Amino acid sequence: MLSKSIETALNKQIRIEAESSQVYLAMAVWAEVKGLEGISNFMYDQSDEEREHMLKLIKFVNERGGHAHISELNAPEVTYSSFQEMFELLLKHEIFVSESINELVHISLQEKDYATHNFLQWYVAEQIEEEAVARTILDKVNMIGDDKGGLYLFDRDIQQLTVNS
Ligand code: OFO
Repeated sequence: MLSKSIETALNKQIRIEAESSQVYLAMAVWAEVKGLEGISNFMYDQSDEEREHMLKLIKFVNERGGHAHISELNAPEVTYSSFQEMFELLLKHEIFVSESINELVHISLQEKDYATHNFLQWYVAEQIEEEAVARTILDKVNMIGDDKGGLYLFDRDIQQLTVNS
């Protein structure tokens, strides 16, 4: 059985994962409108993954006698000044999510809730991977800068870059 404080903390994370899904959906749409299909598909996939992260938390809360809370969401930014800025936001967002997961891990230890602690290890590993992918992409995008040809090639290759993520 989940304690009230763990249930509240997990519900906060459910909202963060739902908002993450929206953040990447907005990026997918923006890239699609700009005609960069590879980047757009990558972002649609990221958005789906975040929804999976959310669902996994929902199931866990409900299975442990809690009640997953489906709340209203903050609207994400929907336009960006450049692809560089968009990928900077992606990395920044993943760092924010990692901090939130770390805080959850901390609370679960404080409360001696080892089942939740164990469950959260999947998220800890996932965040290491997601931050690494975001950093790799941002490094490449920074190298490309304003080079249109470079961006075109990157759009073609982004799926391969992240195929193991
Ligand atoms: Fe990429 O955030 Fe979920 O865990």
